[in-house]
Amino acid sequence: MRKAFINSIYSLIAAKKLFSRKSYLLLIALIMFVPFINASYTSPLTVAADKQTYYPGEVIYISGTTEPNSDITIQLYNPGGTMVDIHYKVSSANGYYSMSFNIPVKIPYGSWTYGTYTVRAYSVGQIKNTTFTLASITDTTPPTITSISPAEGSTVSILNPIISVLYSDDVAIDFSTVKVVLDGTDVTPAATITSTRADYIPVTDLREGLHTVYFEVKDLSGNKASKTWNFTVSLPDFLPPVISSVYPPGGSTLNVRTITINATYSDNKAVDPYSVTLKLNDSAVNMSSITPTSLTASVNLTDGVYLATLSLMDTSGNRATMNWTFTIDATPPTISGNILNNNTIFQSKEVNFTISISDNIALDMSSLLMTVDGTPVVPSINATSVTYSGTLSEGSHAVVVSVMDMAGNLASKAFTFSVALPSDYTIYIIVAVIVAVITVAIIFILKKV
Ligand SMILES: [Ca+2]
Ligand SMILES: [Ca+2]
Ligand SMILES: [Ca+2]
Repeated sequence: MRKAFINSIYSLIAAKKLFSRKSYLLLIALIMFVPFINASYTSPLTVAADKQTYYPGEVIYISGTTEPNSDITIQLYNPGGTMVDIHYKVSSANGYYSMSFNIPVKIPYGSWTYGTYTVRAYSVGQIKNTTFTLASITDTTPPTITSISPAEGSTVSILNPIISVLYSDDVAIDFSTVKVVLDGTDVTPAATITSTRADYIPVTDLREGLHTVYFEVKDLSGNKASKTWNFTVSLPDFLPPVISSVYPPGGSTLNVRTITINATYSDNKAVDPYSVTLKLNDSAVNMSSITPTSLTASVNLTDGVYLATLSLMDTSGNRATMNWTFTIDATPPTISGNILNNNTIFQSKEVNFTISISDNIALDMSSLLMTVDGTPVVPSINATSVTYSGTLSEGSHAVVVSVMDMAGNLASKAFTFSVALPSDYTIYIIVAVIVAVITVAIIFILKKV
C-alpha cells in the first residue's frame, strides 16, 4: 500500500497534473492518511513490559519490534498523564529493541506515584501503547543486621577502629534512615553509607576503655532494625605499675611488734592482683587483703631491722619491685651504773658521777633528760653514757634520768645520793695528830743537836 501511495504521486507528476488544485488536495489528503496506513508496514510496531506489576526500586524492561534500524522512542506516563521518563534507541537489524527504566526506591518521588502507567512507543510514524501497574510493597519484616565491627565485647588495640555494620532487607533498605551513634554522639553525617553497609572511622582518636555503638536502619516500609553493642579500646602496655606508698615507711622505726603492713599502687591499665608478693627478710608474708590498688598484711615481729620486698605486675606482665627497710623496737633503753644501786655519799660538795645508757637497737640521745632535785641539768653526753659534774649542798639529793630509743620507748631512773662533809670533832683529832707529829719531830731534831 505504501508503494501504491508513492506510485500514485509519481503518476500525478507524470500526468503533469501535479500543479492543479485538485492534485494538491489529493496530496495533502494522502499525507494525512499516512500514519493510519501502518498496516502496510512490513514490521508493525509492538511494545511490551516484562511484568504487569512493579514495585519501588525495580527496573522496568520494555521491548518490542519495529522496522529494522529505525528510531524508537518510549515514553512513560504516570496515572495522571504526566510523562515521568523517556528513552530513545535505534532498533536492531531485525527490528528488535529493548530499554530499561529505573523506578525510584521511594514513592512518591517527583511525578512517580502508585497506579497504572502508560508506556507509549513511537517509531517510523507508528504509535503503540501498553500499561503496567506500580504497586506499593507489602513488607512487615525489618532489615537484618548481618555483621558488626568491632565485634561485640571485643578489644581493639588502635585508637581509631573502623566501625562497620552490614545489613540487608527482604525487600529494600532505605539507607537514608541509617543512624550511627558512638558513645551517645550521632556520627551518621561522617559515616559512609550504602544500601548494604555503613562505615565510620572516628574523626578524633577514641580514649582507651569501653565504647558503645548504637545503630539503626529501616526498610522502605519503615520496619526498623537496631543494634547496641560495646567494644574496648586498649593500647599495648609497656609501662610497669607504680607503687605509690608503703607502711611502715622506708627507714622508719616502730615500737610495737604487731603491725599492719600496707601498700598502695596503680597502673596505667590494671594491676594483676594475683601477681602481688610481699617478703620480709626474704620470707613470704601472708596477706589479709590484696586488691588491684592495695594490700594489707598483719604480722607479729620481733625486735630488729627488716628488709621488705614488694613485687607486682600489671595485666600485661610489666613488673614493679620496691625494697625498703624498717625497724621494730619495743624494748626501752637500759640505764645502769653503781650510783643507781648504792646510796652513795659524797664527802665533798663537788659531785661527779657517770651513768651508762644503752639500747638493743639505737638510742635517741637527743631525748636525754636529767634533773637534780627537780631542776633540769645539762650533763655531758657521749654515745653510751652521761656524766654529771656539779657543786651541791650537803644533804640528800634526788636525781631522775630519762632517755628514749629511736622507736620512742622511754626508760627512766630515779635515785638519791648524799653530800656529807667531815664533822668538827674529826677535824680536831686530825689537827691534834698533826701537832703531835710535829712535836715529836721537833724533839727528835733537838736531841740530835
Ligand atoms: Ca523488610
Ligand atoms: Ca602498665
Ligand atoms: Ca630499744
